[in-house]
Amino acid sequence: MTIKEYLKKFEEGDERALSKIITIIENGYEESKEILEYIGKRTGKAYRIGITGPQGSGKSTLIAKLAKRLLSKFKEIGIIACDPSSPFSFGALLGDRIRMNELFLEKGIFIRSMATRGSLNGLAYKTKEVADILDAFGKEIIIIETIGVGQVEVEISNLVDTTIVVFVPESGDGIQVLKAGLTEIGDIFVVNKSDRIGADILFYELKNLIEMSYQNSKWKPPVILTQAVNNYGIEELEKEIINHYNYLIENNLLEEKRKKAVIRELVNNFENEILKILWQSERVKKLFEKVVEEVWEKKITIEEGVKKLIKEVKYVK
Ligand SMILES: Nc1nc2c(ncn2[C@@H]2O[C@H](COP(=O)(O)OP(=O)(O)O)[C@@H](O)[C@H]2O)c(=O)[nH]1
Ligand SMILES: [Mg+2]
Repeated sequence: MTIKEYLKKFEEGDERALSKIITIIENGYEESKEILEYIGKRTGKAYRIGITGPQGSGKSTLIAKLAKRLLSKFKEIGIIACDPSSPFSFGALLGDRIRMNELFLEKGIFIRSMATRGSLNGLAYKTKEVADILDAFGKEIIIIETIGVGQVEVEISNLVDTTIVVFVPESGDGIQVLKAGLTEIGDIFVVNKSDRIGADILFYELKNLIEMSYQNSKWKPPVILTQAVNNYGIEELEKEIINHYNYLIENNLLEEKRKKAVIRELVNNFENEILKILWQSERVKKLFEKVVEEVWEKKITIEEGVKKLIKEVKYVK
């Protein structure tokens, strides 16, 4: 089939065409450009939710239960599970699939696992593009699961409208949590596995920390106790997601947030492209080698070398 034919099937709501198109984008095939052009004009309708937190904290289980609830209000839900396993180890991937298994049979739910392959931000390469594809396909809600790996999961909050940060009693004390920078990105905080010892302590510590850090902010992120396996607290989680959505809408923040994300993406891509163009230039490459030698022989300083290189930039086409 040609790309045009795939896109036609995609438009008709064919999930196999959807899968195929995601695969093409993930692999960065030649046809990607045509697809992204098509997709790019059709996004913006879906509401995007990100769930981040340590591996094993129950994110997939939470999503499975949440998606089931959301199905009573929305017909079309897309789930992207970013997974740390390399494409060669399907162990963890299978784990997610099994936990979300009960969802596979639900009409309107589409689940895609993506390998993060050692990326630093806990997101898989092309996660944003895949979310856009699901959006264009007609999914009303898109949930993205990522592993919280430290400071860097800030990225997820740039991709979604509502960010949920999951902790478990094993996450350690609240002070450590604050240090990890996670409290800055969450719109909603969840203490899952609240059937375990230490959940209450973590819950109150977290609540205090969040109240302090968000004193001057209009949105006060709620902290919720859940037990994903027992389906406990999911209703409250759903309620808080809707609250946050309403807050964004009522304060005209949804558009603003999304526009900021567009600007960020544009800046990133622009800068990357510029660097690529510069390093592809034979003139720059030659001059660079020369400058290295001159700096090495202490004929010029690093700063002088940089100035020489900058002068060359205007000749780059
Ligand atoms: N005790 C307890 N176990 C849970 C709870 N939620 C999830 N789990 C278990 O924790 C393990 C990891 O869950 P998973 O959803 O795969 O975590 P993820 O890596 O964050 O996606 C699984 O064995 C779940 O059954 C909970 O509320 N309490
Ligand atoms: Mg998972």
